[in-house]
Amino acid sequence: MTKRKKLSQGQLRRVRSNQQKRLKKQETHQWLDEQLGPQQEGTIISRFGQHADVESSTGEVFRCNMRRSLGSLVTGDEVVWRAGSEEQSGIRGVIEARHERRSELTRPDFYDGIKAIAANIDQVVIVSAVLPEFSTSIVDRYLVAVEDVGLEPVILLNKVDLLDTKQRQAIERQLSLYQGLGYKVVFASTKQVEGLNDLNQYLNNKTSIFVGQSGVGKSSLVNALLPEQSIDTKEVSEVSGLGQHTTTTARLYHLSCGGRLIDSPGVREFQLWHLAKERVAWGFIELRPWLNQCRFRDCKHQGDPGCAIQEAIDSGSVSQQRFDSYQRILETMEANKPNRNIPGKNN
Ligand SMILES: Nc1nc2c(ncn2[C@@H]2O[C@H](COP(=O)(O)OP(=O)(O)OP(=O)(O)O)[C@@H](O)[C@H]2O)c(=O)[nH]1
Ligand SMILES: [Mg+2]
Ligand SMILES: [Zn+2]
Repeated sequence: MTKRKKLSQGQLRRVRSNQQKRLKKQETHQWLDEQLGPQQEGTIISRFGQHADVESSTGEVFRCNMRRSLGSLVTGDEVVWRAGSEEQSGIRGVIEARHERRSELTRPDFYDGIKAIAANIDQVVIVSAVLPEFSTSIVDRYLVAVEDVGLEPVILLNKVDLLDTKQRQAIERQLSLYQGLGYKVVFASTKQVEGLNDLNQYLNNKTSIFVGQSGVGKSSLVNALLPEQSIDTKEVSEVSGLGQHTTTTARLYHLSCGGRLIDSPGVREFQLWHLAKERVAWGFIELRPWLNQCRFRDCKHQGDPGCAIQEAIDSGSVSQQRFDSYQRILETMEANKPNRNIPGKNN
């Protein structure tokens, strides 16, 4: 009797990846070259596995296949594509090339290395809420990631209708720290339409992305800003207190004010282990003037003599809360880093 050996995780991944490759090959060869129209410019508004929705220059959306040589393709990418002579199983064209990205928001993925979330954006709206639980440490993580790629952050606290006066004051105090650092802070509610005017002003004529935990109300905010859309939303689970990962792929929408807005799927934990420690410190903007000012080059900023950062905390230039948050990020980075080299960009 021959015993069938169970495939290891690595073998399984290779089998799946080969299957995907075969599928991709079949799919990108649906049309002969003469059955494809001229090359046109387009924007990726959403990406689904081997397909992507491309918006043409006239605003029509075409679901397309992707040429194998394309590499990573995400919402916001500008592409060159060609329409097929006729629709084939819902597919209407082929994406042939991607233009250079002017910016991208990235996150590390445990298996795939650094992944782009969206491209060609100006601004990242970090959405949080009191349900699921509000935490400044999540805000800090996102701020570091946004500062790292040189984008403009906006901090949005949604669901303020759930707060009584005392709770609201407490959160306003916490967020005034960020306003003091020069960050834009918006208080919003999709139930009371609070803060949507402020938000609209910030979104005007820019390409922005909503990021944040599942269930904070990113898609509900898009629905509130664009009532003609009816994007799926789902209540936060009463059992776990967490969002239910309702949005599964990022999608770009056009705002009436002229801006563009990308709704993205909530992530359970936003990791930063792809960044060097120095880069994390740089992401805390108030630490920047004090970096490399400590007496010892390898200063851990934990009671070391001549520590410039400790002095900055003592003099009130840096808040203890943000510094503690910085230290916590370093600790969790070490604990969560995969035990191998991080591959490059891959999507
Ligand atoms: N009370 C209150 N509830 C809100 C508000 N905005 C959204 N919600 C509710 O929060 C829940 C989650 O909203 P979603 O819009 O699905 O959240 P999301 O951030 O898009 O979640 P994912 O797609 O899973 O990342 C829904 O039940 C919404 O009705 C608000 O301003 N106040
Ligand atoms: Mg959503
Ligand atoms: Zn120091």
